[in-house]
Amino acid sequence: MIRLKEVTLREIHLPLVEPFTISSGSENMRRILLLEVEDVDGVVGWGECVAMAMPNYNPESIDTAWLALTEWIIPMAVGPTFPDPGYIYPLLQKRIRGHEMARASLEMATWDVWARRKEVSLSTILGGTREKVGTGISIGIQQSPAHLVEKIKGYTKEGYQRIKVKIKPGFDLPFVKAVREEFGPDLSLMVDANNAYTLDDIPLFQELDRFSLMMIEQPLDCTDIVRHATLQRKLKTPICLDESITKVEQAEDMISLGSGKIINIKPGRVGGHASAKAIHDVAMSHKIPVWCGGMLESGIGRAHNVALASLENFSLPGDISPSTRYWEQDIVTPEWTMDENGFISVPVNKPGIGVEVNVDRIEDLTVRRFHSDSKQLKLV
Ligand code: OSB
Ligand code: MG
Repeated sequence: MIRLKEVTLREIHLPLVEPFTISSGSENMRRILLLEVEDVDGVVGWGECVAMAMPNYNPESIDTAWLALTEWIIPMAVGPTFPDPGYIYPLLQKRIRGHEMARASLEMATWDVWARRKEVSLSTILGGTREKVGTGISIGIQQSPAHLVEKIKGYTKEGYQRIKVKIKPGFDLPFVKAVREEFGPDLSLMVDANNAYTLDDIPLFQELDRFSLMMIEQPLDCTDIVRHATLQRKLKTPICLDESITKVEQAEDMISLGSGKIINIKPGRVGGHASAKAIHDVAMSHKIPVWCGGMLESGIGRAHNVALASLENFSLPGDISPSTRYWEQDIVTPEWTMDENGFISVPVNKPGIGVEVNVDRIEDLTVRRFHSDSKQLKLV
């Protein structure tokens, strides 16, 4: 059984070492919400809300998540007794529509508490089977194909197992062509469009189909399942869905309609670890490989991603880069590192998320704070 006593929510500001650009916008300073959750026995767990500053990836933002957490989610989750954290997703799902990233942050922090209570790693409690997870890099849109090629030269030396290039109209074919010409057919290469195209762009995708990409991630609208099936029928290259999958039912729809052949699972996007695991399981039963996506997380969110990626069907490298790819200094000890073969070790022998949270540094970076005492039991 688990019962939460209090939650401290903080917003911190952490500058990225370089700006990150996707088809719909750019980020250079990450606003991050961190949840510190304590149960009635004083066991503490940590979670991170992965919403961006603007609602340009999904409909959530840091400010909508702050509202959802402080007004509805934290008051619902603090107080009741649950048999285990798997009960949080259905509880919140019953009363809240959307706000997956806000819901996930609370749910995931509670899994950390649960694992610490059992004195096992988060990976172990989630059913992980890997001791190291393969890492790829996601590269934001660059100003020219030559710039992109230069960046990739450095990243391949660091050991990354695959390269993901962000694309948008006008920044697509010439970039992919330049990369293939420079690195040849053996480079594991994929693209991510973050919804920037429509079915009018089928001729473009048929051109891209000639470049032996591992996959094309989320080419069409962020809620679409049906049109992706039309596009997939016209392509050899597997489509991978990211934004379109926010719950297990959509993964089932994708599989039955043939809207893609791979799923990017981000625990934040789908409402937390229980939902992520359900999607993982359904995909595995249909022989659909999955990989763990990223949202430019701090070391806390990264720890959750590493634990999730240790599950069996996470058979493709994830967007789980080491801390130095994002931050001058991370907020956990040790920082996340990658070996020369592109693997990150899963801290399977440490309790919970497996890294120490640098609370003093977090305090220094905090720009606003909320404590559950003021809202506790409001809606229960
Ligand atoms: O679509 O996967 C995406 C970052 C922000 C928003 C959306 C996406 C991404 C990434 C970054 O690709 C992956 C990472 O955290 O390294
Ligand atoms: Mg994506």
